[in-house]
Amino acid sequence: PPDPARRVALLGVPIEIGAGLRGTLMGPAALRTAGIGRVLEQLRFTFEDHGDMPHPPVTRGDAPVPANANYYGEVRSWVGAISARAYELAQSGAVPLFMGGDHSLSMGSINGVARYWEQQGKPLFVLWFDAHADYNTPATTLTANMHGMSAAFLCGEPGLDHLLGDEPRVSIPPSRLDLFGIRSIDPLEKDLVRARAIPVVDMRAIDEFGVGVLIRRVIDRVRAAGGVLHLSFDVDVLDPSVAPGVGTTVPGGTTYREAHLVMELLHDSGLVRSVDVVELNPFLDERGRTARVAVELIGSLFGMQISDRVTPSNALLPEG
Ligand code: Z70
Ligand code: MN
Ligand code: MN
Ligand code: MN
Repeated sequence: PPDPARRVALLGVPIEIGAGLRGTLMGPAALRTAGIGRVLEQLRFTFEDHGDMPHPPVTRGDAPVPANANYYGEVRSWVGAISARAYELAQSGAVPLFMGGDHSLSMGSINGVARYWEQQGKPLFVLWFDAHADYNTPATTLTANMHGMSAAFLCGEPGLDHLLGDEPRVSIPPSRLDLFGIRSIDPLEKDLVRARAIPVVDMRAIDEFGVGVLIRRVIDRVRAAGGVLHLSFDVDVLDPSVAPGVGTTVPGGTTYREAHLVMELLHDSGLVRSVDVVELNPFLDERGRTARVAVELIGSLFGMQISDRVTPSNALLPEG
């Protein structure tokens, strides 16, 4: 039978005001230049490039604007529109791949796909592959940058209540969020992550047990629940020596090989149904290095292999 997950829908989301530094709006262009479409084609996916979302008109409306949330009105205009597109793309049966853009876009992309999966009666799990927890709220943030609040918003934390406009809001239970690769967390943010008992794989755990064991543990939980997985890939999870083209470099990140293994094991799981690639800042990159690494990693996520191994997802492919 044809594998329903063989169609990928690319959507560029050139948002940058959620981050502290400008430049992530160039992310989708850099990922295309680095060959994201060519890689998917090589892997024999049917891919549709839906282009870049237009900058939505900023609607100020009568919703209260919270303090400590920079560019709230602008982010609000984006997030509702992104969520609507995400819902549509998930419904089309393709695997949507959201090319950021800063990480605030995930408030929309994940809300939209979560709404679809909720209707299908399948629990959606979210793998937050990031140096940061992004679990701040306006009450805990030290920067007011909204890209540091997306995971908290998705888990239903209060303080950004009107962000989706007319789009229905879906909450991800904190037990279905996995923070993976983190090494930078603010004091009050850490208290909140602990209070919600969010599963955390920090860099110490990775050093101690290795990414193979730890990502399998995540995959096993999703599978046992009969769920599906959204990967929210913030390229700053990579060590800055591998991925210099991000606004917030944090030392001690995942190596090139660790990141590839995570992607390969995710591919083999056959559970990933939607993806964000965020925080690539081409203005800060060195000759396209970070964009190219991100595209290679997307290749591994969609089945690129060094030696051929039969996996649940490629076993369905015809020979040749
Ligand atoms: C800090 C904040 C952040 C990037 C997430 C950092 C947030 N915790 N920065 N991703 N690049 O501002 O809330
Ligand atoms: Mn920041
Ligand atoms: Mn992030
Ligand atoms: Mn980050």
